[in-house]
Amino acid sequence: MADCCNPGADARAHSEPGRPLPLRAVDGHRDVRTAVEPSASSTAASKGTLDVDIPAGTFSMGDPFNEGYKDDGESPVHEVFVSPFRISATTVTNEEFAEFIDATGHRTESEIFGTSAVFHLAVKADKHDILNRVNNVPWWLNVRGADWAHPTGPLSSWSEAPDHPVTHVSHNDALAYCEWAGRRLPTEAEWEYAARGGLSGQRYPWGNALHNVAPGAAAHNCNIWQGDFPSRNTVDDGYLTTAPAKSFSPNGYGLYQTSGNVWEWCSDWFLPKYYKTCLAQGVVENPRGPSIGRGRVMRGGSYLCHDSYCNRYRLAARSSNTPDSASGNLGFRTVAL
Ligand SMILES: [Ca+2]
Repeated sequence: MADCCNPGADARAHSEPGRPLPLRAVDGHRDVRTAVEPSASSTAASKGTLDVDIPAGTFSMGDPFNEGYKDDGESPVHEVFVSPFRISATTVTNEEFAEFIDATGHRTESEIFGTSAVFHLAVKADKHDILNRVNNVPWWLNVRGADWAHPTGPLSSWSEAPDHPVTHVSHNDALAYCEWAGRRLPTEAEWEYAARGGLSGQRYPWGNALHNVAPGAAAHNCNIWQGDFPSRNTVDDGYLTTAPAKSFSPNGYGLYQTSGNVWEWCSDWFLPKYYKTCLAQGVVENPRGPSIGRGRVMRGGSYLCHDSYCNRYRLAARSSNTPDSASGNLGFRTVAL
């Protein structure tokens, strides 16, 4: 789906690299992963991936405020039991992803397709590499040569922001990284449970109020949009696009940036009615989502979320995209096996 900070499947022209054909929707799941060898000598751990322990528990999953978009299926709230697990405190960074690329030679789907979606105020590319605006979300530009290593276009480099979240990675790319690192993506339930940080029924990882008002406290708790979307960003929180993965205060479990910054892939297929199915089962143990679907779940919102336009940086918010989709505001974090 496309929304303000999710260009959706339309963001990618499935054409030969460099061929500026009109955009069209993808035709369902396409697994074009580059095969990688699992590595016993790990990898993510060798770069100092910081995991945090999440204790077992039962929590109320979903939106108790009725603030979500109806089509997103954030309700009904239902009870979910989650077994203990270990999850990375941050999303995977550019530097960590570069190590994966160096070790495996993996080619991301953005590199294979030759294009990816970049927010219009951030583009670093020659005009001839800006192919077109994305249907219905014209602040997204389809940029030739934009990929994980060139986050805002061919004239940018990941090395300018090694500690920022890797972006322009599809769900398939994220799975390839996990396979190499000996890890996995979180389920949607694990993600929300960990993102809540031990607080119950709150809107954000830090509570219910968006801004801090206490004297002397930093006003902003996360990296979203301030100003007039999509043309004027006052950058009050310090960032037009991504912030370092380890910035702002962590939640009660030690996770950083589960609201804003970049969307995060989860392992589940997305189905808006799934929560109704769960509610009917009573307390659901370790749900893994529907058995089939068209899009994979994305969580957490991004630097493009705005309180007045798209409030999907709330903990209960859900979105999705096809597994081969990628953009400049979509990354992932991982869970230990
Ligand atoms: Ca910002």
